[in-house]
Amino acid sequence: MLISNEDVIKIAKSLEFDLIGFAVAEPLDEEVRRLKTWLSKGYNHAMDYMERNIEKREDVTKILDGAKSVISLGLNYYKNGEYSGDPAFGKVSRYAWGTDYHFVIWKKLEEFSEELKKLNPEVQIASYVDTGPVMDKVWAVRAGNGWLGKHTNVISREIGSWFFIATIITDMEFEPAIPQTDLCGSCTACLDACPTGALVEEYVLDASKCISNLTIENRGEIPAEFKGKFDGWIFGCDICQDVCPWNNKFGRETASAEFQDSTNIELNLEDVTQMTNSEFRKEYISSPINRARLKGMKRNAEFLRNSNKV
Ligand code: B12
Ligand code: SF4
Ligand code: SF4
Repeated sequence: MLISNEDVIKIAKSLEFDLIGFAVAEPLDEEVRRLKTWLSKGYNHAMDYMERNIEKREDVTKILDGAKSVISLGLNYYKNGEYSGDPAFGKVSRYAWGTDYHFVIWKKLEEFSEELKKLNPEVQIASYVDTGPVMDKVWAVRAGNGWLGKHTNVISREIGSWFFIATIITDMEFEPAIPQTDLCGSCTACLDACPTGALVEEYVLDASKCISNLTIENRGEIPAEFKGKFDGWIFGCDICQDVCPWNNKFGRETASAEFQDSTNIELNLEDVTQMTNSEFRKEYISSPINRARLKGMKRNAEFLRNSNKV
């Protein structure tokens, strides 16, 4: 049986996704050319995994034989909250205040797949959020869910940029969306506000300078050149999104119960440096903070404490 756009939209709504769009599963020639330029300049820093599976990132039929469409989903995680400004604490970026979104979205994607198979048991599906060899942002843009902002996050006219992206590759055909217009215009607020100069050009981020990468993905030391430039961030960074005028205009509170928790909005630096492995596991096993590991969090806390001593 054929599955229509409306059938899929209904499933997405029942699973409380905020955005849904459809794209044709074509090769990503231009975007992968840009990805290769990005890699050749070393802008992936130590994220070696970005160099792997380029052929899959370029062509989703290498992931799912016979793929015809890509469904892009968005889940709003915005929750209002204030940092204390106390230098004894490190700020955690908004996406990591509560439960790890991977767990939340993987569960939804499993249900999504079950619902699609109820409509047509023959349908072939491969679903990803963040971790697969799939260019989530490119598909969100192609599927009409937003435009790529100069800060390199996708911005939606409905909810700003505070949303996670999930990508479903399928052998079903759908009516594709018309991509949204880039509304960045002459604005450069994100480039001007980035304290480490990580937005090296409009739409281009050098991860070796980005606080998000340096505090989460990075396994090495934080270079001394960034001392005093971290603006109190211990895990991730939201500056370029906080200053974006479209987030002020379109951003709205998440309806997802899973993202209501703000337990980890900021962390006491002294507590982090004293934490044991078992305490860390107990505290952060279901949080995105687990990704940085205890060693990384201790490094980040020490770096901030030393920065504060200028
Ligand atoms: C690697 C990665 C990172 C790296 C690199 C970030 C980056 N800009 O790529 C680091 C660790 C720094 C990072 C940080 C963050 N990340 Co991240 N990350 C990813 C990941 C795994 C891959 C992204 C990727 O392919 N990068 C490769 C480069 C080449 O891509 P790009 O920057 O988009 O490059 C494009 C532009 O440069 C463009 N381009 C170049 N020149 C020009 C010129 C013009 C005119 C135009 C229009 C475009 C253009 O072409 C390139 C290819 O399309 C995705 C998940 C996934 N599987 O896709 C999540 C993802 C992008 N991250 C996400 C999030 C939430 C974050 C953070 C907000 C977390 C935080 N608060 O700390 C920050 C945001 C930092 C920032 N300003 O982007 C979300 C973004 C959601 C959204 N609404 O866009 C994603 C999609 C995860 C998810 N599934 O929800 N991340
Ligand atoms: S996340 Fe922070 S460090 Fe990275 S580009 Fe945005 S403002 Fe700069
Ligand atoms: S701050 Fe301005 S330039 Fe940057 S993404 Fe937002 S609108 Fe675009």
